[in-house]
Amino acid sequence: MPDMGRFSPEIPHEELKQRRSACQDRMDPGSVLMIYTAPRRIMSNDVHYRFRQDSDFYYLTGLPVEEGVLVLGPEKACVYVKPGTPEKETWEGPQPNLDETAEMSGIQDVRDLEGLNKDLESWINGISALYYGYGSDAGRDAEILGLSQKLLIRGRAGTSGPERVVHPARILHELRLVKSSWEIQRMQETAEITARAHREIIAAAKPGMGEFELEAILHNVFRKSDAIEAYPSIVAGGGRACILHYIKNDETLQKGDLVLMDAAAARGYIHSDVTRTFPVDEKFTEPQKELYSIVLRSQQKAIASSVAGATMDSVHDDAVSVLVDGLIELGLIKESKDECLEKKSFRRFYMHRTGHWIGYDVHDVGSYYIQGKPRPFEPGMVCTVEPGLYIPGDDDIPEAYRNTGIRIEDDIVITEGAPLNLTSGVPVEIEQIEELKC
Ligand SMILES: [Mn+2]
Repeated sequence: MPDMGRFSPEIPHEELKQRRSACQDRMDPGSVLMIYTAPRRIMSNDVHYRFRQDSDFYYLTGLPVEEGVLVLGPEKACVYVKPGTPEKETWEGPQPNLDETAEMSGIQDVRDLEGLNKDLESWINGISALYYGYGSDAGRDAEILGLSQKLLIRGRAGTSGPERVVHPARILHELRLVKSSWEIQRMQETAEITARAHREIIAAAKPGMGEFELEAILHNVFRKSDAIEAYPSIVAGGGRACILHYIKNDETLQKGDLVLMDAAAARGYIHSDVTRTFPVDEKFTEPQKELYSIVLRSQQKAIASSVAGATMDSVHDDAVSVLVDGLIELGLIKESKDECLEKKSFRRFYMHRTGHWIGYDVHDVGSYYIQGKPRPFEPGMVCTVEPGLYIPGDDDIPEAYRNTGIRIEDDIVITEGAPLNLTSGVPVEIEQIEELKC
C-alpha cells in the first residue's frame, strides 16, 4: 500500500476553491488562464537548488509538484502533471499520481502533462483572452505566441488565436493581496516561529561570537518547526548594519556592537519578515539608545498609521516625519524640518521605503499604485513596517553615532479597526531587550 498520507492536501480544499472561484469570477467570458510550475534551477554543475514552487501555481492548486500546468476557464479547472515513474521515484521518492493530485488540489480534471501539447490548441482556439505570465520563459513565450499566431492565420480553417494576451497579475495578484482568515492564521504561526528565533538569538549573542553562529541558531529554530528562512538572513554587527543587503554574516561581533538582524521564517510558502537591532552586550550604550528610540518611535507611529484608507506613502511619510524630528534633535540634521523634507536630505540616513506587501512572496505581489495614485489599504492586506536609520562614519558625524545601523520591522495586518501586529512576539522596547539578555 502506498503511503497516502504523504499526499494529503497542503491547503484546505475550501480555501483553494474559494481562491479559484474568485479568480474565475474576474476572468472575461470565454477566456482561459494558464499558470505553470516553477522551473528547476541549477545551483552548480548537475546539482539543483531545492525546488521552490511558483507562488501563483501554489496559491491556486496547493500542489508542490515540479512539472505541471493549471488551466482555468471561467467555469472549468484542469491541471496537467507529470506522474512519477519508477526511475524518478527511486531517486526522489513517491510522486503523486493523477488521483492523488486530484485529492490534493480538489481539481477533478487531472491529466498527464504528456497530453498538453495536443490539447493546447483546443484550449486557446477562439478564446477572448489568454491570461498568461509572459516574460519569464522566452522559450515558452515563443511556443504560446507562435501557436496563437498559427491559429490566427489559419482563419480559413475556422481557427483563431486569443483576441488578447493578458498577464494574470491583473487579476490574480490583486486577489493575493487581500488575505483570507486562513492565510492570516498561517502567517501568525510563521510569525511565532520567527519570534522564537529572535528571542533565542537576542539572549545568546555575546562579544566574540561570529555572526554566522547567530545565523546557525536561526536555522536550528526554523528547521525544528519545519520552516526555512524566508530570504537570505542579514546578521550584521557594528557598521555592517549600514550595508542594507549584508548577507555574508562572516564577521565576529565586538563588544559595544549593535547587531541588526533581518531574518524570518517561511513555512508552506507563507512568509514573515522581521528585523530587530540589539546590543551584543547586556545593555545599549546611551548614544545607541538615543538612535534606537527615534527608530522605535517612528515605527510605532507608522504601525498606528497602518489603518484602512491609509497608503504605503502616507505611512512612509509618518515614519519619516518622526525620524527627521529625532535627527534634528540629535543635531545630525542641521536644516529645518521643512527644508529637510523638501530636499529629502534625510535620505543620507534613511534611504529605503517603509514597507512592502507580504504573503506567498516575501515581497508580495499586488500593485502599490492605482492609476498613479497610492493605493488605499483595505482590511486583509498585510504589509511590513520597517523604518531605520543608517548613520555613516563620516567626519561631520559625532563620533558616538558613527557607523550605527538600526532597523525595526514587523508584519502588520490591516483590519477594520486597529492594526494587528503579527510579529509582536519579538521584544522591541529597550528594557524588554535588555531583560532578555540577563
Ligand atoms: Mn522587509
